[in-house]
Amino acid sequence: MADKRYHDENLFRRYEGNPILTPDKWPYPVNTVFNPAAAQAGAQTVLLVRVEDRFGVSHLTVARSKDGKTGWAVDKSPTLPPDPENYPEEILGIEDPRITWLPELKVWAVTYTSFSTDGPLVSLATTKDFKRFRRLGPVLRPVDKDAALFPRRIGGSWVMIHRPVLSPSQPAHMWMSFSPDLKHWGDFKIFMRTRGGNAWDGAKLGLCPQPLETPEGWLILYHGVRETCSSSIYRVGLALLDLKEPWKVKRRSRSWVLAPLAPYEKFGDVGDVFFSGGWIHDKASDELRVYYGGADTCVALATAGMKDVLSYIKKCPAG
Ligand code: BMA
Repeated sequence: MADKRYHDENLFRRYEGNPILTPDKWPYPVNTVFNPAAAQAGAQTVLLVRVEDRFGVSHLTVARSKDGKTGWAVDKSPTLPPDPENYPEEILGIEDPRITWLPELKVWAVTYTSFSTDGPLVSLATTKDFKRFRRLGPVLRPVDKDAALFPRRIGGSWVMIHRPVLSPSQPAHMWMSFSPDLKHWGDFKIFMRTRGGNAWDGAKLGLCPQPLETPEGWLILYHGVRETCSSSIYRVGLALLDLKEPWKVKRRSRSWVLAPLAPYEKFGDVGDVFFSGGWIHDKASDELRVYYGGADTCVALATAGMKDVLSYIKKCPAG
């Protein structure tokens, strides 16, 4: 059942049980729980949730559910805490993960933001079970974040989408980079730019979850930021990338598809933030489940039929 009070263009529906995870019900004391990555691991939906402690440092903790909506079992202590002794770039915390299954290596790749004293950067770890993680360390230098891998090599290379900030006065576009071994990245290219001015994605862009392969192309969800005199509004839109040359944007939604409207998206530690890092396409029911952080405080869920999402994006203008 959908919560009909808040909707954007009727494409996505907010889950009636939102928010699904909140700091007050966490098994240990925390400030906020938000911006999860998501994976379907066998019969379980796994969320890797960003948890901010009561000092202000974030770590990642796993929540598991059979139906991806109810009965969440949360690890009793941090699943992946920062490890600044061995990885000094994690000193100020680790944040905003994304998860991609890599069939070639039979591992889940977890990209996340390490908050170093010199700004945020992209780190990579792998896991087979969401209990033990193998860190590959930092893969892109500061200032960079919002990274996720494509699930397979394209043209012989691993491919990653990410969002560097080259200078605070410049708009922040989305880039794509390539690697022979997941550790060394290059051939950087900008593939999707901010739209400037008062556009909803005028000031900054960033990938949401990992790209999803569909017969029409790689489907991506991305957040756009509009700066106003009182806040930064985080909304999300869709784009479709070419399957063989993913740096070619075939379609891009002119408007957002989800924006902060519900109270748990408008009010919290950082208001007016709809920020997603995880989605799952349930092929049996065709349901696309988008997990997201509301106002940097809670975890919520929105769903759509994949068929409807693809027919929507195919009608959008060329990117
Ligand atoms: C971004 C990221 C997100 C956060 C958002 C809104 O820069 O740091 O983690 O949700 O800002 O505060």
